[in-house]
Formats: sequence, C-alpha cells, structure tokens
Amino acid sequence: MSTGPIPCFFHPEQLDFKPRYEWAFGERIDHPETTARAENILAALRADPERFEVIAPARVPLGAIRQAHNYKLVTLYNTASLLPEGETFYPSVFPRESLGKGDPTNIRHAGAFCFDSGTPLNAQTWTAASWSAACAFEAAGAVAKGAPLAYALSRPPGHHATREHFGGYSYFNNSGIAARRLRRDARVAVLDIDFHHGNGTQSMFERDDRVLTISLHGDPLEYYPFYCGFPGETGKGRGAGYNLNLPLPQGTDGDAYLDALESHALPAIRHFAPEVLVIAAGLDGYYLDPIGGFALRTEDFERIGASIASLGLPMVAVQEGGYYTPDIGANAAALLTGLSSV
Ligand code: OKP
Ligand code: ZN
Repeated sequence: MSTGPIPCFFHPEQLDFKPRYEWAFGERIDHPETTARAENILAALRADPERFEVIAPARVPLGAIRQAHNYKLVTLYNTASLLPEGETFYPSVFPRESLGKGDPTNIRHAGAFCFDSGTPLNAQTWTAASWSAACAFEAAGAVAKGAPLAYALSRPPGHHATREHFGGYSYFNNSGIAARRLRRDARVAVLDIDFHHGNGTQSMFERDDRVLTISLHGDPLEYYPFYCGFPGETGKGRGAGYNLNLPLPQGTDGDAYLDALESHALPAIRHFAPEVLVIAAGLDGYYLDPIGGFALRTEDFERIGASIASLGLPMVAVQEGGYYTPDIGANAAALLTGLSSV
C-alpha cells in the first residue's frame, strides 16, 4: 500500500488553547493536555515529508457537529469565547436532579453540560476544539474518497465527550464525528486504543448496530473514567452486541496488549465485517506516560499498528491521548508506520 504520503490533518489554531491545570486524585497538577503534544507530533510528521503530508482542514460543517452532539455544546463553547483573555471557567457543580435545565449562554451553567473538573473552558476552547473536530471530519472524508489511511492530529482529544456532555479533556468527540461521516454509506468499526475507556464514543453508538465500538483500556476500577468501560456493557436495544470493552491490567506490556488485540478485538471486527475502521489513536499506554498505566514501548505501537492493518481495511486514525511529550512524535510515527505496513 505505498500510494504516496499519508494525509495528516492539522490546523495551527489548535495550538491557541492552553489549559493550565486539573485535579488528579486530590492534587492540582499542570494540565497534561499541552500544546507540546501536538507540536511534537507535528515535528515528527514534518521530518518525513515523503511519508506524511500535513494538510490544514477546512472548517467542520456545523451540521456534522450537530449530528454527533447536542447543539447546546456549540452554544456553550461560543459563550466561553466571550470570557476575558486569561480567564478560565472550571465547572465544579454538576447537576443531576435538573439535567437539561442548563442555559448554555450562561458560563456558570457549564457544569450542566460537563462531567468532570479536568476540562476547562476559556476564550480559545471553541477555536481549538472545532479545528480538532475538523481534522477528524476531513480525515474521514479523505478515506471516503479512497485514501487507504488518513490521520487526524486532533487536539484537544475527543473520545470522552458524549452527545450531551464534555469531559476528560474532550469537547467534541472527534472519532465519533469521523465515524458518523463514514456511517452514511458504510459499516464502520471504531477501535479505541487510548489508555482510557472511550466512554463518549461508546455512548454515542451503543444503540447503533451499524457502528461497532471496541475499547481496550486500563481497568476502570483503577483509572479514569471509573464508572464505565466494563465488559458487561455490550450495547443497548438494537445495538446490543455491538460494543466490546476489554479492560486490561495495570502494567500490560506489548505482548499482552497484542494478545488481547488479536484474540478478542480483531476477531470481533472481522466478524462484524466493516468497510472502514476508525482508530481512536491514544498513545497514553506508553510506559512513561504520566497518567497511563500500561508498559507499551515505541516499537509496540508499530506492532499494534501492523496488527490492525492486517485487517486490510481503509483506516482513519484520530489522535486521542498520549501525555509523555518527549516521545509522543516517535510514538505517533511508529503507529502510523505500522498502520501503513500492509
Ligand atoms: C483523556 B484521554 C479528574 C482527573 C482525570 C482525566 C483523564 C482524561 C484522559 N479531574 N483526568 O487521554 O483519554
Ligand atoms: Zn487517554
């Protein structure tokens, strides 16, 4: 499959958003979702122009966001765009008794559309999140038009965002937006290899029998998002049987990861027989990742990519997590090398 460079989508305004901190197990930490993540991946792509072509996406159509999300999220992020420069809103009250009552033109109601305290809003959130979604939408378009593989350098990430709520550093579900675009004329599988359970993507498609969702992730009893990602969540209604969760123990290394991938995830994908695959491509299973708990090495990302590529499907890889910035470029390139190896 050597048909020119891999189209890689990225827009420089994704770098305008700089979340400063979040809360982790009671401690205030520097926010792991930094601009350096995207800058370092971009540098790795640009270092190899024969293999990677970096392309700025067009704006994501609002209709594409509207299909995946309650439009109130768009209104809320546009409300946040009016925050004074340097001011950030961290939702800290999350109503459960009066869901749906939030007014998205009032920033103080942001907690009604959010499920955690690690996902701040400021004047740049909309800019970065909408370009991040645009990358995924365009990468899906490139594959729909015949590219065997396209990569969305989406940042901020997306796989925790549900139809109604943001959280987990995710504002729009980029992988879900890509899957929705492809779903119009194809059977789609979403394979989430981010260290964390893709709860947002699961919830978007759990009633859908046209989109198979699979997530391999750290045990949610120990790791974010804590309340979902268990094997018993297999889909609902007509989507029953079309969601697969594969929690793996802390310390999972490349061999154990490949074993889970090849004995459970890939057979489920083959059985579903999709026409296209979306990969929620988190790199936070890396052994040095500050918030992940697996033991994957750079070579393992290439092996994982090659294993997925053995399915022989067109693929859209959408960047999700990965927080050890010094090696994130090498890890992204390794995954893409594996994905383009068959
Ligand atoms: C995003 B992705 C709660 C602390 C939890 C959220 C982790 C989000 C990971 N305030 N931190 O890489 O899946
Ligand atoms: Zn993650």
